[in-house]
Parts: sequence; C-alpha cells; structure tokens
Amino acid sequence: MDYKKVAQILFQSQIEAIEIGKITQDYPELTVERAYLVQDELLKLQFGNREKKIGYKMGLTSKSKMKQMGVHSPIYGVLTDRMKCLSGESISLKNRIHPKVEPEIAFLIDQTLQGRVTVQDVLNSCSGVCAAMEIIDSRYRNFEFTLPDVVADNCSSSSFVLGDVVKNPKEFDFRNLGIILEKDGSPVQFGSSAAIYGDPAASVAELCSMLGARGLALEAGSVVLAGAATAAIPLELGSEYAAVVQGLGRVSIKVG
Ligand code: OOG
Ligand code: MG
Repeated sequence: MDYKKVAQILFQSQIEAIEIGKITQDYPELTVERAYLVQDELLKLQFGNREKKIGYKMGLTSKSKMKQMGVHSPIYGVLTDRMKCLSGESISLKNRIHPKVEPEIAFLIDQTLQGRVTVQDVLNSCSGVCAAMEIIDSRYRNFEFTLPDVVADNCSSSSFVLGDVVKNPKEFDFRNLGIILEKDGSPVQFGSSAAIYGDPAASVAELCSMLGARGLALEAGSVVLAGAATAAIPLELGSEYAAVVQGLGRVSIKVG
C-alpha cells in the first residue's frame, strides 16, 4: 500500500477539518505496524508545514478510554509545537471537526531513554510532572475507528495544555492522585492517576518500549502525555473546561 497517499488523505482531512471514513475500509491490509509508517508520513507533511516535534502522547492507557473508544491496546502519537496551548487560553473550534477534551498527566523528560526501561528509569530521566489536558479530534466520522486507523491518524491529536505547577517526580508520589474534569465549574468526569496504566510512569516506560521496537528513543526535552484518566467530553462553544489534579493544580481552556 501507498503510505504517503494515505497520509495525504489524513493530512487533507486535518487541514480542511472535514471528516473521512475509516482508512481500513479502503485498505484492509493496514496493520498497526503499517499504520505507524502512515503516521510517520503524516508527520512529515506536518513538519513540511513548519510544525516541530516536541514530544509524544500515549493513548488508550486507561479502562475508561478503552471502553469509550472500543479499542483495547495502548498507542502513541507525536505532539508538535502547533498543538501546544497555554492554560487559560481561548481556543477556536475552527479547523476542528468534533473536538473532545480529556484530563492528562504530563512528564517532562530531560534525559534520553531508550528501549526497555523501568518505572525507576522514567523517574530518573524526568525533571517534572504536571497536570495537563488534551484536545483530541479524530479525523474519522463519529470518532469511529479501529486500532490501525487511529494510529495512522496520529492518535486523534489536536491540541494540549500543560499546567503551571511542576513537581519533581523523585519527591512527589503521583501514583494515586484524584483527577476531576470540570465543565463551566461543575465536575463532569472523575478519576485517579492510578487509572493511567496502573501508574502514569509505567505508561511512559511502555512508550519507550514501543519506540524501541521501532528503533527509536524517547529524546531528552520531550513532553509526554501519559494518557487520559477518564473518558473525554465534547467541547462546546462558549464553555470553559478545566482539569484539576490533586497536588498539581488546575489547567483550563475556554472555547471562544
Ligand atoms: C484516541 C486517543 C486516545 C488517550 O489519552 O487515551 C487518547 C481517541 O480517543 O480518539 O488520547
Ligand atoms: Mg489523550
């Protein structure tokens, strides 16, 4: 199959904000392995459009997300500088199809990690952890996809926001923090950081082995979103959304 051609379809859908049908419908030969090659090609198109890679996101690392999406295996995507928003910022629905928001925990990696690593290695290579929110926007109609489809689509990446409170993971135990997702000041989703792969640092270790299997390293300077702790909720015009993480403060966005 022509990876570049499939990437072009996804890229077009992304920039025009027009949903498409599942790639696997036209290309049943799209395996997860091949889907990462399509993702690589999609990112090359984004980089050509002056975007820069700044990290990774893990996806489907919690039971709530697996249940919501009907897909049951962790996946990773790439974060670019264009996706980064500031907490409190107003974001537009323009250029998005059917965006949703979900609460996350982010890791700031300051030493390169390669291959199979332990949770302790992750902690040793990480300069900080903070609260985060991710805005996902599948390019597929009704957010319906199989595992290869979502991987090819860079795991529904759209935007993300990091919180201002950054804690040292060697001193701050983040394994069971209460997490609330608020809409207009009211709590709408509840979770714990323990929902993220049992331990969010284990999700980062899993990312390292997934990258390692492709001959890649998790480079120093990367931001990593460990995966949503709760199901995602749709963004509505005029509303404000916040993720509140115990000990890590609050991160918010407005939809303007
Ligand atoms: C796939 C992306 C999942 C997460 O945190 O689990 C994800 C999707 O739900 O469209 O970002
Ligand atoms: Mg996510």
